[in-house]
Amino acid sequence: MATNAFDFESKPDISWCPGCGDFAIRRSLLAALQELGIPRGKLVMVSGIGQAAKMPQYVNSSFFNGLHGRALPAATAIKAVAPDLTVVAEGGDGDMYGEGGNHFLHAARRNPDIALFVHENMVYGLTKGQAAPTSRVGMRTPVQVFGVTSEPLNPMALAIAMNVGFVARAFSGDIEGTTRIMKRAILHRGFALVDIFQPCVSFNKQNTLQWFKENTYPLEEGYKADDRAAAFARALEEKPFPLGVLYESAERQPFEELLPAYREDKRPLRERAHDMAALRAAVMAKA
Ligand SMILES: Cc1ncc(C[n+]2csc(CCOP(=O)(O)OP(=O)(O)O)c2C)c(N)n1
Ligand SMILES: [Mg+2]
Repeated sequence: MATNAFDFESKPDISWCPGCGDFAIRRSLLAALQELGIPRGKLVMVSGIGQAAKMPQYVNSSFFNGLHGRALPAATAIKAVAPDLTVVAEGGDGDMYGEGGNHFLHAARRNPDIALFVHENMVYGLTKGQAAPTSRVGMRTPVQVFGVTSEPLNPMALAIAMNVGFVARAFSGDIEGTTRIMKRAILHRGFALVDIFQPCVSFNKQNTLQWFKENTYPLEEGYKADDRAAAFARALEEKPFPLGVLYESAERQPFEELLPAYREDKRPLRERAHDMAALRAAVMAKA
């Protein structure tokens, strides 16, 4: 552990099912935070609703837990007023690509410096097994009794198409590999997506730990992540799915750095005193 690192490990009462991939993702997250040496008070975790979205409650950190699908707007606002903080948004495939799908698109456009970790179990776990946007065609659920018919959303291809500067796929079965990718995502300046394959042992009997092992392969040594067209081609591969950092580029400037409020004054907005009388006068003068 780095010397100034804060111990983000807490001893919570965890309500995930025994055998859930969320436990391994938590181990990776704690290791990544501790190895990066993020000091106490410098991390904010943000989430919505779902089993995955409980993560901030199981990490000894400041956090904002809001409505289903709404983590990214809150995370973007936090980054805007406090660019000095490390902001990690975390949630499930339903939360981020279903209920929060619209926010995902606009976070990709805006490019706030947020690391987004999506627990990809291809199902709505918390609500007991309905299809998620990433469920595979044919999967039968208590709601989709004849099987899913919709094309699954491809978060890797979508993010690369929208020029997100860090796009990676991890696997909860590889705790060290996931830790390494999470660290790179947190260090990336701008929006970073890590979609983490994870078995849901209770409500997805199709995409099991074994299924993920059989349907993934690691990107080869020497793979160059800076070629966007090549990364997009890899992102379309699903039989098997590539694991690793598919695309990485430092070309785009983060949202908060482009805000007019930071053009001259670099102090975080939350540290500035606001002269309400002057603000009101300025607004009235324009009215
Ligand atoms: C607006 C809204 N729609 C639906 C729900 C019900 N709901 C709560 S959690 C959930 C699914 C969560 O799935 P996912 O985000 O994949 O997380 P997981 O539990 O699989 O980790 C749903 C549909 C809700 N709380 N709010
Ligand atoms: Mg899910």
